[in-house]
Amino acid sequence: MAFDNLLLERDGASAVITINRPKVLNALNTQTVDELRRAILDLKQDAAVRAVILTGAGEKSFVAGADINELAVQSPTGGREHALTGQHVFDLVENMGKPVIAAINGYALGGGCELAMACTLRIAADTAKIGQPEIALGLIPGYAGTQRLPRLVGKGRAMEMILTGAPIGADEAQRIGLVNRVVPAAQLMDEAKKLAAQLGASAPIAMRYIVNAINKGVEMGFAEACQYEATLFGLVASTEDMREGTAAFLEKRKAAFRGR
Ligand code: CO8
Repeated sequence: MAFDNLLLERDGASAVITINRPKVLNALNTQTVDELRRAILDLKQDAAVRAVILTGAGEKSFVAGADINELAVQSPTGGREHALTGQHVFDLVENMGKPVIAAINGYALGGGCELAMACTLRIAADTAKIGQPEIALGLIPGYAGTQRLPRLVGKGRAMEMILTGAPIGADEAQRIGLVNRVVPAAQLMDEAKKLAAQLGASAPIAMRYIVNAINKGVEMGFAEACQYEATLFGLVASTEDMREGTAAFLEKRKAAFRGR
């Protein structure tokens, strides 16, 4: 699969997608969002890939937002379509059924923060700067930032970040739950790869159901979400991996999960 603005590398059970427009700090134009859609769909159906890392090219930026050259000339209907298309692609990231780790190697601003939030987990370099600066452009977030940010960090903090537009550093992002871990910049990819390998060795169907139960469950009422969890629990009980995992525990050996 050929891309102009992405690099896609497979490494054992992991794949790394690198947004590759370093001259514009990896800003997301329409073509890049579409390439991301194709890459995610490709990796979703590749059974050999069990975890994905998403990062940005260069040392300065994860993604510095949507491409402002495109935003500057958008029409009302075009702007709406762009927002909906991006939201759809970010939904694919969130619900691809395999863990997607954002390795935030610098600026994650606007659409970059929104993309990181659509990932399953976030590891930030200690140099990262994360925020939703759209207000400074007379805009609002359009790739679901007004919805994912309050779900991750609470309404009050989301209001403050989006209304002021001021980015926060990696330590503050970890303190408020916006990123899971902070590591020295030089160790970012090693840490992300270690985590991807750890997750990739787990039972893939159970992992898919966990992501699904949490993503769908937070949108439901508690009782309905518990019913949903119980249904997925019943389904996972039908897998070979469940039999293997429980047998391996009882036989005091390491489980070998096959995704069946
Ligand atoms: N779009 C286009 N070009 C960009 C962007 C961007 N988002 N960010 C940086 N660039 C370009 C710069 O214009 C510059 O280009 P050139 O070399 O030709 O002048 C190059 O990248 C390097 O950037 P800087 O020289 O500005 O680098 P600095 O280190 O001085 O500053 C910053 C880095 C602070 C990250 C700065 O570049 C900046 O503020 N960038 C814009 C950040 C921003 O506002 N992002 C939010 C955009 S809006 C958005 O994401 C909305 C998402 C929802 C959209 C839904 C519908 C489409």
